[in-house]
Amino acid sequence: MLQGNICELSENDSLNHYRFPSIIPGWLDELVFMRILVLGADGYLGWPTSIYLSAKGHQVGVNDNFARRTYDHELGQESLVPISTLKRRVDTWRKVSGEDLETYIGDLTDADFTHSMIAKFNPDAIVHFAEQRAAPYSMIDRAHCVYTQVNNVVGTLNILYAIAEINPDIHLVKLGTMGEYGTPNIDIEEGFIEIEHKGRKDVLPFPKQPGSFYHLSKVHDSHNIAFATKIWGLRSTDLNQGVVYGHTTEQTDMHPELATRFDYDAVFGTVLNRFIVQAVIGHPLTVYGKGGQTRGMLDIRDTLACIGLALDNPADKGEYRVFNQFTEQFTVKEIAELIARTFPSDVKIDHLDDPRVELEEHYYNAAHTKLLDLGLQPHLLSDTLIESLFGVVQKYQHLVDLDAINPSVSWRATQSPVRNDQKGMVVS
Ligand code: NAD
Ligand code: USQ
Repeated sequence: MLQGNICELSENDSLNHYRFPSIIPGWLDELVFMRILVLGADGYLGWPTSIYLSAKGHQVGVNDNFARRTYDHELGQESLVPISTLKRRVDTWRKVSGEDLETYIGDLTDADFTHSMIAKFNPDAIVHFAEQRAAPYSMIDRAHCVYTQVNNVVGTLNILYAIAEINPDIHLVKLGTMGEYGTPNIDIEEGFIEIEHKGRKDVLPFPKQPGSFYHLSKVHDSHNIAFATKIWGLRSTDLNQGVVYGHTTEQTDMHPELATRFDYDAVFGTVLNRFIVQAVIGHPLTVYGKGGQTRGMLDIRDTLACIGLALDNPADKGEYRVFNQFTEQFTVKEIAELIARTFPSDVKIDHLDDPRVELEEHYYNAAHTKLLDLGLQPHLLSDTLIESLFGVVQKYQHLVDLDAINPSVSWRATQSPVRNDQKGMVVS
């Protein structure tokens, strides 16, 4: 692995990048090492991203408040693939790679904690995953909606203030969502659209029509980031990511204690991962409504690559930019049919009443060229990937909790049980 101590500071580099001495010719000359703070580093995407960036030679700091593990306790469910504690993960990574991950346990809604962590770690860039990210969780009831929006919006505001006060040059790479746009009957652009109105033209933020209180929290974040970037001259990248599928990455494969979580329940499981589990255990695939809902999707390995590309090509000072981060689009029905076709035994596809308020059939065509232009080489959904996911799930299928599979949270109600087997459960 490339070590920081053979690097030197470039004189003209405002981001404190470390560059190899010019006596090393060719591609090494271009390598840039950064101090990167990953927020939400104990999560599904944050953990593999942290060790991916560490493996690339960056000095990585990790933060989490274990909110995600607490939701598991609250909902009575857990990751299908057992996961180690963050400490054990960090210790294992040190043994496997020789690299340290400076660890900060704390809540981003605590402004003092957030400020002192950022001041102490002194990052060149921050990757912000640390939010409540399940749409159904945000729709359980008033308390879960308010929690989601406070957690996400206040955490992000605290980060923005800390960056502005400590070092406005820190590049903020923030995970947004394709769901900010909703499903309009026109092509979706990457963040902005040129509009001509009554003879005048302007480039304006693309209209937002999010489909849950969670997705709305991301819209609020986007507005706050754009505004803070403008007034304080920050550097920010909003990654409007599609639905992620998959489980293993080059680094998580290096040791079982480095595994990331794999959720299949109706609250936190995302659609493709859920269908894989359902196929393996012989449960009918739970297509909501007609199944014509179309979503941008990507392999977890491409999440890591996109974050890496955004970091390697930072936003300019005062620039708020948006990348649409997905590689392919599918309808829910297409995903179900693909999995049914690929699985060696018979798979039944059910169409349940849609618990969400969403269009079940619609036009969808979203631009996603900016990350490709930066060099993204997508892992497209293939039979091989699906077969390897069947393998992961088959290993742990005895741990599947059948009662966690069918949806219980309804968008139409102001209060829903979190699970079908806990109708009377008090969750707040
Ligand atoms: P996750 O829930 O597994 O991870 C989020 C992590 O953030 C958790 O470990 C949680 O404990 C932590 N966290 C939450 N609030 C915090 C706080 N206030 N302070 C400190 N830590 C806190 O989610 P994920 O699937 O890894 O998603 C990461 C990010 O990517 C989220 O922002 C999500 O909205 C976005 N995203 C995810 C997907 C997907 O399919 N998983 C798709 C698009 C966008
Ligand atoms: N769906 C089914 N059956 C299921 C589960 C889901 O038909 O068993 C449908 C949903 O109704 C929805 C679509 O599949 O139309 C996607 O649902 P999902 O649960 O996989 O994804 P979503 O709720 O949109 O949220 C996930 C992540 C979130 C991220 C978002 C990206 O949890 O953090 O922001 O994907 S996006 O969808 O682009 O907004």
